[in-house]
Amino acid sequence: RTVRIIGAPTDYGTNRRGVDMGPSAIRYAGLGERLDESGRQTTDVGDLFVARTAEQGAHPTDANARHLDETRDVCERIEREVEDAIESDEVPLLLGGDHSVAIGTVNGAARSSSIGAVWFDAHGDFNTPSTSPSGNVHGMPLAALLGRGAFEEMDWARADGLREENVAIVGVRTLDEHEREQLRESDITVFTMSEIDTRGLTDVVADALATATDGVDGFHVSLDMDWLDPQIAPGVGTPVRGGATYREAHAAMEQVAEQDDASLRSIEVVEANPILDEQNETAELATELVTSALGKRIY
Ligand code: DIR
Ligand code: MN
Ligand code: MN
Ligand code: MN
Repeated sequence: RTVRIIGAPTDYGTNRRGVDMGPSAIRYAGLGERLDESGRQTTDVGDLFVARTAEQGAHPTDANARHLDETRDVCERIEREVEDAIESDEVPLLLGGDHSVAIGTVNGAARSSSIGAVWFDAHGDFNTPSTSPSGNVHGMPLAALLGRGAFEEMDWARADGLREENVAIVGVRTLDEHEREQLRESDITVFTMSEIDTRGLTDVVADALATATDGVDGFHVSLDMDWLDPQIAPGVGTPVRGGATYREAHAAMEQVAEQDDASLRSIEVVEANPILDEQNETAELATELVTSALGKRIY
């Protein structure tokens, strides 16, 4: 299937500026050419429209969830484009932007079918407006997709085709207090970095993929670049030491590629911030990893 590259240049979900330049940085790193070289057909629809509000530089801090209206607008555009790609039998590849974009991608992917998700992230992304210490929506997308914020301001974000039983988070190494409680009460499968240390990456990712594909039509991959160790991916807004190595990350993406081709419903790579980066190395790594996940082989 052809890969449809979709840019979502938004930073409304975080208080660090610059992640809205992620799609440019990833394209500059040669995403389209690399995918073409690997034998994948691609089509790049460019960037979706993201409104620039006058107060964006200020990002008001009084609300429990900042820029919800703008985030919703961006996510609805993403949802429509992702759904259209899937209806055209293409694989949508969403370039963030901060991780709030996942609300759009997963809603688009879960529109016409049931899906699971593997979430590669240092964080749990399981805050709601009432538990979030930061007010940043990029720390909330999983909770919102699963309807946890439904009684707050985020009912619109729920994806009916996604169930907690089919969600696995891989590589977690920091959680907020109430976020941890909420995750423990949920049916999400959480694989921490220490589990990767003791069991090995490939065993853990095999379990995560089994969770995400059990009894559903397809699965989504969400790759937050802060999943990786900041030594190899410094260009992220919320780096946490002790992340996945270069080889672990490639191995994980190759396991994604080994799944039945028709079952990969959608993929996104988020949080690459060229302003915080060194010589665009985080965007280059994002490009490499996505190309691996979409089937690049050297032999
Ligand atoms: C933090 C950071 N838990 C928050 N979350 C991030 O703001 O809710 N997720 N960076 O990727
Ligand atoms: Mn995240
Ligand atoms: Mn993260
Ligand atoms: Mn929806």
